[in-house]
Amino acid sequence: MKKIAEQFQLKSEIGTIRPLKIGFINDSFIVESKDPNDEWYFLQKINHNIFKNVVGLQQNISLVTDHLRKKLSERGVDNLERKALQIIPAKDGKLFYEDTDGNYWRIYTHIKNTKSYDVINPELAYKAGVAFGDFQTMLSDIPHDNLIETIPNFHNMEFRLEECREAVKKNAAGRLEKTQWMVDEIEKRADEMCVPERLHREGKLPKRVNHCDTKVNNMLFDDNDEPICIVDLDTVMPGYVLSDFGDFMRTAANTGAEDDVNPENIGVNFEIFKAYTKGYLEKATFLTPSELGNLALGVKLQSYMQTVRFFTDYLNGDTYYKIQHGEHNWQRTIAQFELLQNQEKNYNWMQEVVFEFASK
Ligand code: GN1
Ligand code: MG
Repeated sequence: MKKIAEQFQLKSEIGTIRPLKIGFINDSFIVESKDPNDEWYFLQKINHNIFKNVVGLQQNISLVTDHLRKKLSERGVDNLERKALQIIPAKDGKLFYEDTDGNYWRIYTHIKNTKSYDVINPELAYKAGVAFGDFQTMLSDIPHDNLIETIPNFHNMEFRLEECREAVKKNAAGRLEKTQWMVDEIEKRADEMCVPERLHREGKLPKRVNHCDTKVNNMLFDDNDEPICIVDLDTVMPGYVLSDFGDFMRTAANTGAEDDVNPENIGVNFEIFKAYTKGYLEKATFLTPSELGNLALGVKLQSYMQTVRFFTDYLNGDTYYKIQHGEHNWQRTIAQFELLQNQEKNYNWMQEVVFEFASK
């Protein structure tokens, strides 16, 4: 691992390198410095099966982080190195390093003294809403054409359904028989969940630069619980704002875990929902009436999309997400479906909350 880290333009002498268990996609490591006061680094092996265009991926992240730094410095914000991710180029100047086995690696400066949460309280949710709303606002004038879709059709529900139907047809892992009921539940909702794609085609719902992975744990907080930096920028790309709103609610406003085995634990966390909506809408003042009117749908949509994606991976024999045991993708599917049903029951309430804070 040291050999890999040495391929980058690091300022510090390399000390201990330790793996970090975060995310379902890339492999991550902390590179400590010999002298603990020097800069540390965050090393990642990029999942090249998923991010096929690594050059484009790194170029996206570089454009986005440069843009954020520019915006922040125009506002007079200090400690910029803590507020936006900083890619460290390899010794040959590239934004990644390809090793002799064909693996792709990248390094960021590590932002010390920060933490992320899997479970948060309303106060933090409010701050997170402000921070994600601000993030979208800062990126609203980045030239679109310069950004690629790092995973084509990433949050396109029509495409995700096609993938799922393909997996059902193939039944590669022979898991369809006992899960047929899930196919039926998915198909029942397919029309409603493709509404954003249709609205977009009709010119009624714009695409903007989104984070596309606004899981609650992709925000770093400092020791005083102030949001410092939004991380995991692999999927920043054009999309619907309802996706980002929805994905935060899917992960933060759930009284249970993403893969909770106990359905009793799962439900909408109303206080978190309200607090995040309040914070988000204070900042995201650029939203059109159609975007506002579809935020609550976005919440259902993200839980639905995740149900479909986990289920598709389960049917395919677990080829996409990292899993901890053989039935993990099924467990995740059921838990996300349970959350979806709870959100369906509370859909009118969610709409009211959105309109209440939008009118303020
Ligand atoms: C993956 O990066 P990570 O592991 O937090 C996935 C997201 C899913 C999420 C489900 C590139 O995110 O889209 O919502 O798992 N990222 C990719 O928890 O597929
Ligand atoms: Mg990610």
